[in-house]
Amino acid sequence: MASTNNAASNQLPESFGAVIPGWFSEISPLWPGEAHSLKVEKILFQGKSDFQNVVVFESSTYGKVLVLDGVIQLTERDECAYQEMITHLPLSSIPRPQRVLVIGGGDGGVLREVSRYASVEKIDICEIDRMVVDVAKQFFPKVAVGFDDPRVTLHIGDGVAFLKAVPEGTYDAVIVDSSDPIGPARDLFEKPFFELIAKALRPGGVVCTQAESIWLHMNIIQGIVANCRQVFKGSVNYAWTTVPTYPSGVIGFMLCSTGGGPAVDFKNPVNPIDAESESKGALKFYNAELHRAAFCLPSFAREVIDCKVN
Ligand code: JFQ
Repeated sequence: MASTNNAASNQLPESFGAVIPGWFSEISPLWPGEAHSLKVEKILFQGKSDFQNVVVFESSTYGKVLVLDGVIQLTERDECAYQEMITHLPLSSIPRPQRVLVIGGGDGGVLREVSRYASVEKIDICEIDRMVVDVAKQFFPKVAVGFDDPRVTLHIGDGVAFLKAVPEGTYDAVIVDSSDPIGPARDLFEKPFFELIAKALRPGGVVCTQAESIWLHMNIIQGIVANCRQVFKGSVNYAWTTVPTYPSGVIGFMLCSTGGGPAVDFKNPVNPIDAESESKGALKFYNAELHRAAFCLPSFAREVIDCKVN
């Protein structure tokens, strides 16, 4: 190894490869001191909606990438992991889901997964930013294909306002496919939002929300868990999986059920997806073993999350 006279210098050794022009680096106060980078082949779209900056680029190794306010939302290569897990963890945990609400999810990937269930009769989606829907349809047709299902109704608007207008007990399942809690999705991590979801669900209904990374956001997760334990009288469980292009390479999900109905055991799926969905193309990521494994937590996380029940 080449030595330097000035061992305490802040100058990086050449071999470190500092962030280079032509690479996208994901920098945010939500993951201070680190930045995952992807090599950019071509910028395909840049726009500013009423809510956020929207960018699509072609990367060298993950296909097309959708970025909102500087944060990766999905890449063609690994989107299957997130969309399949956030959808099938809740929907395979209850028998015959019929009415499903998606909050956020404007790229359509969660819709694509929900539409695998033949029992589902109605799928509402409330996305705040029309530009996300339009951009997904233009650049990510294999994701936005979810909008083609005739059971889907798209509502453009604020998720909190939408839920306020929903009659009590409307849905069997709610999936909250949100961006991070800075920017337009901030309210989707707060207790009043969870209370509205609980009201919109039938007794024994289920919710699955994007719940950040155990490596980076234990404080956020702790807040979500505490709120959910107060609001949801059935089960409250945290699950996680791997998504290489999300910060720290993992992402979590908060799964809860309302009381007063059939008990929900999220760790033991009762409604296997694998067989009935084959006509929609094979699942790439989710399977029954991964479902069960998703609820196994490292000790440091278990101590905080599972301190009481479940
Ligand atoms: C894609 N359908 C939704 N979900 C994206 N830091 C989030 C994107 C930002 C990440 C966390 C997940």
